Amino acid sequence: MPPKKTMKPKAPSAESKQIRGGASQVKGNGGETHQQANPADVPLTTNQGLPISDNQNSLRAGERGPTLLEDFILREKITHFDHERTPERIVHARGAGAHGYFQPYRSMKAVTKAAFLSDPAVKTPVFVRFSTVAGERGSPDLARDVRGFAVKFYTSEGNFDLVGNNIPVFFIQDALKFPDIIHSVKAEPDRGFPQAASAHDTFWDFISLMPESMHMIMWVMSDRAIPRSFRMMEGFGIHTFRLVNEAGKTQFVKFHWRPKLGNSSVMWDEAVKINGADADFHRRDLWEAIAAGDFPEYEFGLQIFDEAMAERFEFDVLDATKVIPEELVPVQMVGKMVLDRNPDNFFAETEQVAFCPSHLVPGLDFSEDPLLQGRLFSYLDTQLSRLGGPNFHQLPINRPKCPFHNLQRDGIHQMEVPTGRVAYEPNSLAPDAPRESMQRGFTTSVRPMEGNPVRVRSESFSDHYSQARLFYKSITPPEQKHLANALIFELGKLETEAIRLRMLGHLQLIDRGLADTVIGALGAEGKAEKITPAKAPIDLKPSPALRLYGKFPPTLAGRKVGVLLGAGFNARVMKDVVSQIENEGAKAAIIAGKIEGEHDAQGQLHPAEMALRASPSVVFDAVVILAGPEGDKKLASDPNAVSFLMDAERHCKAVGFSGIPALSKQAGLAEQAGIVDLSGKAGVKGFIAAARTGRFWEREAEK
Ligand code: HDE
Repeated sequence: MPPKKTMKPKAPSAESKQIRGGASQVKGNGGETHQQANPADVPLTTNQGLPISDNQNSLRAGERGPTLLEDFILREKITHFDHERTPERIVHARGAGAHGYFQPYRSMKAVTKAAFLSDPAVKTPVFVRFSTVAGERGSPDLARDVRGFAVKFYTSEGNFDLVGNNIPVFFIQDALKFPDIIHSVKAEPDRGFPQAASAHDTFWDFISLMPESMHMIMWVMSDRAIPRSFRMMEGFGIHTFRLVNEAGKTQFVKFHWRPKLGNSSVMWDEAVKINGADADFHRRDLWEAIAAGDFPEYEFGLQIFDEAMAERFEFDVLDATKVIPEELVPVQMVGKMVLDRNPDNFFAETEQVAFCPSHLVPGLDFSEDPLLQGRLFSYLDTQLSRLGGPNFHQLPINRPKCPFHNLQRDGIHQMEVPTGRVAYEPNSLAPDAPRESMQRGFTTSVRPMEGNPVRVRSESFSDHYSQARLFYKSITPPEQKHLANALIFELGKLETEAIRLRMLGHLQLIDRGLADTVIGALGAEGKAEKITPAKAPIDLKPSPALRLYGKFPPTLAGRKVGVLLGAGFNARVMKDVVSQIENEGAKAAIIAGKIEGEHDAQGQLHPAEMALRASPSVVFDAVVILAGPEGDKKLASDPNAVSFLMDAERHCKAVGFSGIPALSKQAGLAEQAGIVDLSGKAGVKGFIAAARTGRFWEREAEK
């Protein structure tokens, strides 16, 4: 096409002019100029180090002509961009990471020779990645899902990866079923939805045909699957592992993480709303806490038992669908992990970190759990395609922090330049080359093996309902209610009735009361499929340690209280409430109709951190609302303020208020537990006590 000679070229093409040691002046495409500070006079370069003179315009044949292939700067930049994403993890795609350290309380040498557990003076660096399982990388944080809790310990004897979850059991017993369970929960392959959700036919179809998943189903339908924060959830290694001491004595072990801030979860209605208000709620929460110096801490616990004891349990310790109740084997707290540094770069660290359960250190060993055995293969394999080759251990986040040397060479993305002629062993040409070491090396524990190669599920794995029942019987009434509601929601969304009825049959085997509640709500009386269990369930002694609520002492530490201000509020009360919240180790977020802030009764403006429209009460653990008569009237006519209060009430949170009769009336606020008039007898102290309690379940609507 000939150039339109008659038309004046559009806005002059932008040009950037370096002003040495100061700033560069950039002309925008509209002709406007911007100053860019560049005090260190750092030139922008290509990946080959060539300084770039113009980062605004590609090389073109004339001002309005086509772009030239010759523009190697454009091609390099676009090519790099095109390859910026690595394939996302097939499971646990969405995550958040943090650096920190682990420190044992005392030496555990009597039971394990693991160096990182031997000396209370030694801090072992760690990198942790929390994640959801089912959703894609861009899915919302508050999906009903298991949370990954993976810890990489950079020990002095190599990396130990404890790749666990926030739920102590798993869906399946054998690794061969993993692709099936994951395919069933992921978006259905023909339509590509739903995203990050288990409430669909394929998931429940598979589950209803897989009775071994019933115990896990109880957990994922419970509030454990919608945690309030990564900082407020437990972690579990799930499988039975082995501890090995210097003398070669082995014992079984299960690993636990206990958050210092205690357990907290949100309600389903909150989860749904948080996903809309802040899809990064968990990731932001972790990041902000660490940035503020409020470092998350977890205690590390071991449940240690020997083979003789394992024989006496009613279930098989190699079966990952079973817990060992803490009432049978107490959890000993042996150390703490502190997360004290945010990643510098999300991609380089959180995305590229490669966990492998096969990364083990001397003093630990695997068990024959068939799920764990499959994982020993899977993770290394997945890193090859996700990180593009066998040298992923050279990436900074994956490199051991102790020296490592071997004779492996080459491979795609090799980042080392190994020297010398010798890349084999044994050799006599390189006396300094690394050699095997009987003394320091990893040795597999002594465990006799025999038997024919068979494809069978051990008889000792066949009780699928007793621990599901144990879980349901052990949790608190509000947890039971939420669990039933979750089942009603999930099964209510199914399109295929036969799947729903099959699941109801399983529920009848778990607990009659639970089954009746769900059946009643779904209107499926008399329709549940009759399921004959492989092994009839038995009643086990309830285990209060399985509870989410009441397991940890009440605390407001680490929580966030939203303080909503209406015009004419009492500044003295506001300051008092904020300082008492902060004394608890919690954060007060000031909210006002306008982000600029709100005026107190004296007419003084107090700045706000958040605008009401952008901060519904679901993102807080407790709320306070303060206003004068004029502000109260305004708030009462603002639907955002009304739903702020209504939701806080509905979600059973502590509410502190002063001067809001009109808003309270509009929101239908009644005198109830946890609703505290700050100018009344209980005052600010009463509110703080209520906020520490957390939720007032007695207020939960009977539905
Ligand atoms: Fe995983 N799992 N998994 N898993 N898993 C992965 O590895 C797999 C299982 C867990 O933050 C993948 O690097 C198989 C149990 C976490 O990077 C993959 C089986 C538990 C993470 C994989 C299981 C977990 C993963 C995908 C059955 C709790 C995230 C990307 C035998 C104890 C780690 C990757 C991170 C990630 C396979 C079962 C936890 C595909 C085959 C049980 C926390 O390798």
